[in-house]
Amino acid sequence: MKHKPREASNRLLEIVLDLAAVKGHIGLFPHERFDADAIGAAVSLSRAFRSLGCRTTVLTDEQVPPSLLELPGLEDIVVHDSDRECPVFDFAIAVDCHEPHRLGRRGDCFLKTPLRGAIDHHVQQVEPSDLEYIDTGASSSCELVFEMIWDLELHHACPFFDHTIAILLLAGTITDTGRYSYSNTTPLCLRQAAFLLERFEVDLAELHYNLYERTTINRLQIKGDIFSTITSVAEGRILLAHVTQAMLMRRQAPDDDLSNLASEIRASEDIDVVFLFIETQDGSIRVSIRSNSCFDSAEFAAIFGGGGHVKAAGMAISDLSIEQAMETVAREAEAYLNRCSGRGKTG
Ligand SMILES: [Mn+2]
Repeated sequence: MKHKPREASNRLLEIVLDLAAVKGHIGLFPHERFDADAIGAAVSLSRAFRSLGCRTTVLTDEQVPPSLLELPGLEDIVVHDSDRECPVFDFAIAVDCHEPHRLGRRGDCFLKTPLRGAIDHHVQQVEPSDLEYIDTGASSSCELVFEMIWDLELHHACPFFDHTIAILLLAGTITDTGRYSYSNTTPLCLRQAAFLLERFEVDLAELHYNLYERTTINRLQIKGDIFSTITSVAEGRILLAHVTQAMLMRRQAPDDDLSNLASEIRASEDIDVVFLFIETQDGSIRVSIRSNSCFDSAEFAAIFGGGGHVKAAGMAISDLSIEQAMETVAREAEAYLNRCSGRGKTG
């Protein structure tokens, strides 16, 4: 049976309404290393479900990263402590992801909950279940959450959106669409933005400054360091950049948020794909992929157990040094690029 996202959304809301009647507890699980979309969608749902009468907890693996500290409503997220027992939920919803392995240390807490659902816009490998509201045509998870809260308002004839939700949903959609510039930008998410701006007073300039422009000297320096590592292979069609723990330490820079730099590097002329290799504290290598042309980032990332979208994906590599990881990925990427450009020519 073909997955119908809207029907899944209705089923999710029905469960939430039933739980509201008995003050049930709903756990919202944004993916690990959450971004504005994941946390914005989770906190917005949490607020709306609370207005309905549910108890809610937004459970995360980590504290709010510095880049998102200015967003409102994030003060009551709960950082999971793996030494403590999982909170008991009546219903657990994965947000901006749908696979337990994307939930890091909280995977167990999610799986322990008998009733589980998801809200996501990432490509899925298997047919979604009845309670997985997955729409790969949506710009962001926040776009899907807007639709759910909209439905709640329609059916209950009372307000569920609030000023905090407005800012969070805008933040999630703005960042996932690269400020409404990526090809995933939908007419719907623009209409949603118009609605939120009409109904709430939102300082867009301030929001954009907080999400995009706010920086520090250390960040500017590490950015310079990373850009100066750019090398090209496959006649300049593939760009590689990297950052080691030593480089981060020298600038006292955190390793969050660096994937934005991969998008910046992709702006370079005549390139097909960019790989940014980030050495993490545990020694594994996180790779951000940004592509143009026939290069399907998600399909390529899957070779290494990663995933994401056609033009933006990520993966993790362990057991290889950063040099070895770069060499392996560059070789695979060149082969992939040759195959896909061949396909492009003939088909
Ligand atoms: Mn997202």
